[in-house]
This record gives sequence, structure tokens and C-alpha cells, in this order.
Amino acid sequence: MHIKDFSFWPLKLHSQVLVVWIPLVPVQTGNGALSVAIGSHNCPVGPMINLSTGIADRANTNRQPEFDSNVQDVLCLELNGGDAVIFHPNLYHMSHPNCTENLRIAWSSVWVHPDARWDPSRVPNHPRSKDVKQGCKVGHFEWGGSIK
Ligand SMILES: O=C(O)CCC(=O)C(=O)O
Repeated sequence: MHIKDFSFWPLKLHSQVLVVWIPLVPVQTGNGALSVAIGSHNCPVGPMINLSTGIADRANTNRQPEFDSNVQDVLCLELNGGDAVIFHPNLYHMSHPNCTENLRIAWSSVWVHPDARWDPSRVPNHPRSKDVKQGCKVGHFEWGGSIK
């Protein structure tokens, strides 16, 4: 399934956010490499996703075309362990299934500028949506949940 991470987060659109993905073992198509749809970060942000059901909320969002692999150029990123991919959260991407017996381990993190703003109305079911205020700065988030 191709996703745009931004669809899952209760952040105002166009917040300054980036995703860092680092496989800790070599990855190819057969063991869980990441594929990306080149240029898809320029397409509209996808529908909100109900995190309880995984179903897109089409009633409450801007319409956008579904991902179309005939239109998008997709690149599979075959990487060595320790390589890093840094990508825009509006980029369509997916992991291939791991068809091997070996673990495919990767480290993923999301980096948000402290001036980015919350928008829980975009993703009301996100676990943070009940704690944050519409339009407030994300600020400095500390492990353990406090926001300064
Ligand atoms: O590691 C994976 O399989 C998925 C990574 C991903 O989609 C992400 O970090 O946004």
C-alpha cells in the first residue's frame, strides 16, 4: 500500500517536516526495501486516515486521485545498512514485503520544526489529537509527553 505519512498526522498542512529512514541491513525489493513515487510530494495531501480502522476518511477531506502506478514513476531504493533516506512527508512510499527468512530492521524518525502548528481536526483519531490545541505550535516535544 502506498502512503503519504502526512495523511496520518494532526499537523497543519505545509508544516516543515521531514522523515528519515535508515535500514540497518541491506535492503532490496525482495526483503523490504522502500519504494518512492518520484515527485509525488507535489500532489495534494491524501485523505485523513482513521487510525483505528486504517480506512481513509473521504467525507472530510479534499479529494485526490488514488495512487496510480501507471502515472507515477516509482523507484525502489536498494540500500546498504546504515544508508539514510530523507524524504518529504507528502511523498507516496511503500515497503516491499520481506520474502526472506531474515529480519529486515530499519530505523525511522520524523523531524518537525518547532514552529509547525497542530491541526487535530485533520486526524481526530490520532493519539496526540486529544492533547493538542488547534493552531498551537508543536514546540519542543520531550520524551514522556510534555510539550514546551
Ligand atoms: O520501515 C517501513 O517498512 C516503513 C517506513 C515508512 O513508511 C516510514 O518511515 O514512513
